[in-house]
Parts: sequence; C-alpha cells; structure tokens
Amino acid sequence: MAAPIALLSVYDKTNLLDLATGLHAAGVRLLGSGGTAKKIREAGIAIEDVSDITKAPEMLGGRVKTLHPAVHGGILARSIPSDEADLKAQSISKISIVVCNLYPFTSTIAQPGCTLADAVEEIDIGGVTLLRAAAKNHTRVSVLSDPTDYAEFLEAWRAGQGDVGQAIRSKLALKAFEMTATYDDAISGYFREQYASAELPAERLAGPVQRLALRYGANPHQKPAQAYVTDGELPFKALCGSPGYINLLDALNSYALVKELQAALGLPAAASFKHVSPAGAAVGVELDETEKKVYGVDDLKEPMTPLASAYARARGADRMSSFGDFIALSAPCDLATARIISREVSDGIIAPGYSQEALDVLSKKKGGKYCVLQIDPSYVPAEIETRQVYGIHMQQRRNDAKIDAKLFENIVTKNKALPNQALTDLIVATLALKYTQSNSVAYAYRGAIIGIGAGQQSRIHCTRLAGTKADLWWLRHHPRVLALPFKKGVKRAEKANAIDLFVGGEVLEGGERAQWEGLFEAVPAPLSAEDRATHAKLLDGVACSSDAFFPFPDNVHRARRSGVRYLAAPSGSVMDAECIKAADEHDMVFAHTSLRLFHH
Ligand code: 93A
Repeated sequence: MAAPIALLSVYDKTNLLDLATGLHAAGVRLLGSGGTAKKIREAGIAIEDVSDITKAPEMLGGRVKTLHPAVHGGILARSIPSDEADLKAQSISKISIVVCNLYPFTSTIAQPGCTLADAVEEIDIGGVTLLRAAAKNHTRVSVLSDPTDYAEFLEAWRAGQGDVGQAIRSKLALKAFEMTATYDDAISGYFREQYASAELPAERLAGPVQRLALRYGANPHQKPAQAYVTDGELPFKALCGSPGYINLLDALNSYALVKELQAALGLPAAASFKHVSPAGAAVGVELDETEKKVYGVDDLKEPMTPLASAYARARGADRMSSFGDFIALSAPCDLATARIISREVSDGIIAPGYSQEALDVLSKKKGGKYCVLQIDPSYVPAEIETRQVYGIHMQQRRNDAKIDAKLFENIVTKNKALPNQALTDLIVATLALKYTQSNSVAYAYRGAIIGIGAGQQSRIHCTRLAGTKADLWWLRHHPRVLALPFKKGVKRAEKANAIDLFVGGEVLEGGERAQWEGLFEAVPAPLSAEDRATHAKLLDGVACSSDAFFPFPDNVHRARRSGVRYLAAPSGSVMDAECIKAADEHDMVFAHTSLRLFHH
C-alpha cells in the first residue's frame, strides 16, 4: 500500500518540525508549500514540494500556491469507485492529513498604518480552501489547524497505526470550520468598516447603511463601538444627530414595544425610555382637561393628535425618570408631538417617519444634535438572537410571544368583570414589561403606564416601587398641585422636580429648601396625611401586571393600596391560592396568564 500523504502549509510554524519528524518516522509522505517545505527540508527531513505534484510553480508572488486539482482532488476524494476512478484518470494521489494555518489578517489590520493593500495581501485563499476541503471530507481526512494539537494527533496516529479514528477527525474538522468562520468574520468586519459605514451625516442621509460607528459603548472608555448587520442594511437611518450605544439599546427596545402596542390595540403608541426600560408608555387615548394640565400640555398651541396624547401620557407617567429620555413612536411623528418633544429635555427619538414640519422642529433641538432615527416599519428581526457576555456567545429565540386579549381569559378570582378599558390597560402594562429589565411590575390606567418598578431583584420591591410611582402620579392630579403658584419663567424641568418634592413629601432644609421655596409666588403648605389619604381613595380601576408570578400575597395587598382593581401575572407560585384569596378579599379581578416575561 502506498504511504499516506500529509500536506503541510502553515504560516505559524510553531511545533512544525516536531510534527514533521513524527509523521516522517511513522512512514507518512510529506508534501509542503514553499516556505513550509523549505523549513522542514533544512531540518534534514525529507519533504516534496507541492509543485512536484501539481507540476505548476507557485505564482503571482505566492497568491497561487496550493490551488490546484492535484491538491484538492487528493483531499476531497471519497473512498468510492467513481472518485477512485477520477483520481486514477488524472494520476492524483489521495491526501490523508492536511496541516494548515492562515495568514495573520487580524494582527496585520491591528498594526498602525496598515493600508487597504496591506490588508488585502493578508487574505488567505489557498489556506482557507485547504482547511475547508479537508474539514468537509473529515470522514477520511484529518485536518490540523492548531499547532497545539500536533502532539496529541501524532500519539493517536501512532497508536492507531495510521488511523486516528472518526472522533478525532470530527473534532479537528469542527475546529477548522470555526477557524475559517472567525477568519471570514474578521475580513468582513474590516471591509464593513471600510466600505459600508456612514461616518458623515451627509452619507447617512443618503440612505440606509450596513454599519454605523458609535461614539463609544456603554461608557466613554469603551471604544471602539459600532452597530451593524451582517446581511443587507440597518433597518434605520439617522436623519439628525448620531446615536450612542445606550441610545440604540433604548431605541430598538422602545420601538419594538410601541409597534406591538399599536398592533395589539389599534391606537398610535409612544414610549419614553431610560436605561433600557420604559419610564412611561401609552396609547393615544384622548386627554381630558385635568390630564392636559398634569401632563403639561394644556398650553400647547397645536391641537392634540392621538399620537401626541400617547407621548404626553408616556412622558407624564414619571417626569423625573423621563428627563433625557429616548422616545419611540409607532406612527410618523406629527407637528403636535414634535412640539411637545421640543419643550422637553430628551436625547433622541425613533419613529417610522416624520412630517416635514415635525422634522424641522426636531432637527433644531440640542443645537441640531438631537438624535432623530427613522426605522423601516416593515423590518422583522431574526428569530434567533445572539449576544456575547464575557466572551461567551449566548443564543435564544427572540421573545415573540403575542400579548393580546386572549392572554387574560383565565380569570381566577370570584370577580370576573374585566371591562374593555381594564383589558386595554392590562395589555399596555404587560407589553411594557416585555421590554423592561426584570424583575418588573407595571401599573396602567387609561391606556398608559402610571408606575413601573424595573430591575429589582425582589418582586415586592417592584410592586412597591411601581406603586409609589403610581401614587405620586396620582397626587399630581390633586387640585392643590395643579394650582401650585409657580413664578413666571420657572423651567419645565424645574417645575417637574419641585412638584416631585412636593408630592413626595420630602422635608427640605437650609439652602435646598430656600431654593425650592424661591420657585413660588407664595410658599405652598405641605399636603397633610389626611389630604393624601382622601385623594388616594379617589383612584380605582388601575390595572397591574407582573413579569413573573407573585410569590406572596403582600404584592396583591400593596397593589390594591394604589387603586389596583385588575391584576395579571403568571401562575406557578406555591402561594397562588393565597394570592387569589387576597385578591378576592379586595374584590379584585385576577387573570393568570401562564406567560413569564423576563427581559435582560
Ligand atoms: O495566497 S494564498 O491564498 N494562495 C495559496 O494558494 C495558498 N496556499 C496556502 N496562500 C496560500 N497558502 C497559505 O500559505 C497557507 O494558508 C499558509 O498560511 C501559508 C504557507 O506558506 P509557506 O508554506 O510558503 O510558508
């Protein structure tokens, strides 16, 4: 029987001579490309040149070394009669072992001053082809792509007398496939940066791009940073300003939320995000006169549209948290909505479109730096999503669970009366949780979130946090708050802060107190405990949803204290019966959803 053949073609020549010595001693015939063969021959080990079997010299300055049917026929041939006949007809010998590693593309492009031509020269063609061909034919061929595998391979080769076994060949093939995939990622990443980025605003306006360079990542020292897709183009473009990393996290999560809200409820929707959770979210339910005052839009000259009402509600749930928000709209931004936004401190907006007059207003914000993103509403994200944490890739199916009326059909309390408005509110609360960092609990009323407790490790802390926010939101409707005698010229953000201190019952001292009092024509007396209690009793019919089951009935009791009448949460707690009992005690309506909605 003819000696088995190994083809060696390596850039990194670590451990090469040990391997060549071992293979040669085991009776393997060695074939090498230029530099690899030279190094082995100089060490006194017999080796033939690839050109001896191809009968063609290396050419184009090394660009063509191993690309030849004599090489690839020898690697790819199976042990089947037709392949054997083909090899015989062309006088080609089978190759059993391929040893190859690639030109150093990644380290070359990392060199300062690396030119495009330098990078291009480091794109390995023949080596990738060797690895891929050998890995494809791994039922017969062994492929060594990593010098640290040589010693173990040699041992197995000797032990198996020339047959390392399928398990080893399979493992080596997988490694080679990973290696070529990583190599190709580096190449496409480099060219994406060169050819598919929009660095200049003018380029961005021209149309969608595949890659967007970001100023930095989550923090200024996290550079470089970018957003990209590997297929096609990004589904959004920046019409004004340029988004940061956290802006994009907010934009993409918030747009997903408003798109689903509009689809579920047939009304335009808006969300106000901060730190990748909603501070508020709402659908376009018309505002009454009191609400207009609470949300600070009573003085708006532009007539309110449903979309403007949605944003006014979303922004007004928790004005303190919404300071510097990222906004999402489910429908093209109109002038009324843009006018509301123009008066608020905000970081950016994403919407499926903008009327020209709305865009004119928004692009003047922040000295022309306000981030305005336009997203393609027909965009559908991939079913599988991947992220990397601490160097580890993690994959999951996207949370594409549909949230609609059906989810709330399993009512487990005695009271089963779920009016339409309450159902809308449960959908708003539950959909908001789908895009809120967990654990989370949300309270909703009149189509809007009024309190959200996000990112707490304890469920009751979520329920309390959301409840306290809802309480403060409701106190902002108190006639004494609506009549607070602010001096002329006090800014909107200052008012929001002053009102928050007033309804929160914060006891201020010294300079802070003086500053607060200085905002008013006459210093307002604090709300008494009785004022608060009387007002709290006026709120009823609030909906509350939880992203996982209530572990204890304290959540139910706490929710009730903020006017909650309608509850939704998955079942599954050992205390389910106790939670239902608590809901019955308050004559609440509790729907078990069987859908957990953790989000990270
Ligand atoms: O320029 S190439 O893509 N053309 C080829 O045909 C080819 N075949 C192997 N580069 C090629 N190689 C690469 O050459 C291998 O991947 C390896 O990195 C390197 C080994 O060259 P040498 O044996 O001359 O040191």
